[in-house]
Amino acid sequence: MVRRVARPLVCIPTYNEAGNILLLVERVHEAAPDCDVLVIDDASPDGTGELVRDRILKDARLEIMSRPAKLGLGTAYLAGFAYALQHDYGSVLTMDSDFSHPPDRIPALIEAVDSGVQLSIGSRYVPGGAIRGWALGRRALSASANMVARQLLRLQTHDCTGGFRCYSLRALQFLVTRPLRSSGYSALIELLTRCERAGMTIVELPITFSERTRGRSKISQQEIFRAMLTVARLAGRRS
Ligand SMILES: Nc1nc2c(ncn2[C@@H]2O[C@H](COP(=O)(O)OP(=O)(O)O)[C@@H](O)[C@H]2O)c(=O)[nH]1
Ligand SMILES: [Mg+2]
Repeated sequence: MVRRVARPLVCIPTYNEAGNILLLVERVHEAAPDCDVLVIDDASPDGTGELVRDRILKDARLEIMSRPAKLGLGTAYLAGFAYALQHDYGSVLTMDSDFSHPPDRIPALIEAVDSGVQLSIGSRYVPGGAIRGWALGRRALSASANMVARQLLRLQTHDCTGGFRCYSLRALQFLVTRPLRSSGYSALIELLTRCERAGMTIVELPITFSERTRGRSKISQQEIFRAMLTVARLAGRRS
């Protein structure tokens, strides 16, 4: 991979995303040609990692971090942050690999950080934001998780559970100083809570979130339960 100082790094965690990942990398490069992409793959049994490794031979803007087992979304993000700092990137944009997060919104999220915001968030829950393809049950689950997190943790952000974000260098340097309590999806709430409590400037930009059309969601009852525990734990702490 060609390393460019202070460029953004797009970090995409994957677990069994063979049907999505190469197409997504293409779309990301189209939307943001200046960005390198790091795929953080947890030994996906469907061969996602092999597909990416083959593509790297032809794509200098693509890299992979291959982890030995399914270690969770939270540790994948932190590993991506550490990689970005080690390789002198200026910011990190995180997104899911299932096309739920529209690549054409990447430039706006990066521009917000370039203009001095410490964290920008692609948000479903601000005016102009929307969700496509979710059944009522999933909508209700997400809306109530956000409402509870906002109330209990006194968060200002409306979309606390989305993973389409751009972290500034300052946010990255701050977040890697301490391991996360949560290894899975609830890491998104923990990362946000830490940024808000540190007084960082945060902006939410509207996005249309679309349910995946290929592959399956990895969210489980256990993840939902863990997220509830994370919120309770964070509510009992000050920092
Ligand atoms: N590296 C890694 N990626 C994961 C893990 N769990 C989920 N992902 C990825 O995280 C993103 C969000 O997961 P997804 O299943 O779409 O969750 P949902 O959108 O909440 O249903 C996708 O890109 C997944 O492939 C994990 O344990 N490790
Ligand atoms: Mg998804």
